[in-house]
Amino acid sequence: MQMAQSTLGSVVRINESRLWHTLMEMAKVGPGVAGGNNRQALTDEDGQGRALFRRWCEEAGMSISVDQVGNIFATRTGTNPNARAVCMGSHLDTQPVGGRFDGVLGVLAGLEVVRTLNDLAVESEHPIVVTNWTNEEGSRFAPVMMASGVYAGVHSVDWAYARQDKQGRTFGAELERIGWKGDEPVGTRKFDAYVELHIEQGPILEAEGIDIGVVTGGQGLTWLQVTFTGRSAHAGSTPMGKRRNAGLAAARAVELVQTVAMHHQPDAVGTVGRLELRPNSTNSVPGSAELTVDIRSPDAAVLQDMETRIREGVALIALELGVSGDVQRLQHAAPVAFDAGCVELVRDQARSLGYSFRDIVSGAGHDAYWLARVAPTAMIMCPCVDGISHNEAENISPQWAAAGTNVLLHTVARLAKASF
Ligand code: HGY
Ligand code: MN
Ligand code: MN
Repeated sequence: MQMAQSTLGSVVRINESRLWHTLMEMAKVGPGVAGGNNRQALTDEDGQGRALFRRWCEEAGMSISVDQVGNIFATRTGTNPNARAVCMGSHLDTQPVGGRFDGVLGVLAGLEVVRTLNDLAVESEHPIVVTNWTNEEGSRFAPVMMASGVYAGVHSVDWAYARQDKQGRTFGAELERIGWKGDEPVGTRKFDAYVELHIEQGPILEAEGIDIGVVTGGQGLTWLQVTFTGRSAHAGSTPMGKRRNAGLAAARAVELVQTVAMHHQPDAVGTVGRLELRPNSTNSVPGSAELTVDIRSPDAAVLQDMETRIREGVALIALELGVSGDVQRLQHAAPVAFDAGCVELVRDQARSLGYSFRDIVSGAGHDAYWLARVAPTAMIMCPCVDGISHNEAENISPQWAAAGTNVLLHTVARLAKASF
């Protein structure tokens, strides 16, 4: 990738207040109860957010295409229609108790880059695409990064369509219901490069007073579903020694995940985010318990060891308590390294724009994990307040958002051979 850098380029900046206003307008769609968002994948609120994004992109002169799993591609034409597009994107869906910026910043920063190029009447040789990837969060329909995974060939379209939420509604039916099931065959559109801006969702950049995270890669993740089956019984008349208590097994499994993660410090993390007891009644000994496990590490061997220890630990807990224990793997994404050339380009832009920057490995998963399999990919991170995310209190400053978006603008301008 040869990129010319003109003198104009050194002064071009995005419109910070317009970006912030756009972020705040999107935040009004699917509000939470404490200032954040609840705009879960394929809900009516997700549909409303998509419609708003589409309107903004059309107002910016972009053409819209939607693929079979609802991924939205907004295209700004280039001077060479045969050149492969340069893509920016992330996700508009949120956690059930989510923030206003996780994913959303990356999508709307891409829109702001296009708006800025429009303001300056700057053309680019390559087309530029801004993408909203369907169901990155994976909290309503597991797994995470689902539709970017279909795009990258990790999952099939039919497999995605069959995923169910807790109420038994399928991804395919919900995508159709909200009117966002497109007809573009998934994965047919190829990119020359992909760049994603995302909030760090961790404490490092803010603590070190750094403006820009140059993301060299991301840690691997595995999700497990653990089910204990005992026997529900009367809480009053069943002696302690006669119980087959699935709830007690689940409690020990929560402790097991913590112990396994602490065994692999400083990098590994382990979380039990969901725990359901049945019959979930005060005066009944739980007959069954289902919990989800999220384990992550930048080291593939450590991730595998954690899964092995959890599987062995569940079997021991089940034996000790006279219940059955079952472990199913829900998903796995190996640790990922981003394209060295694109990463260096991000570093160069941060430097030439005068921002402080440092290399960082992503703790959270992102659509870029899967894009890295099919196109040269890089990520840019901005700090977030106290490193808090997946929490309505998630917050960033307009300046942090602008800095990340300026680096995105100049990185994409180089990759797309824009005329500045
Ligand atoms: O789980 C993740 O890392 C992402 O936030 N979906
Ligand atoms: Mn995200
Ligand atoms: Mn997230």
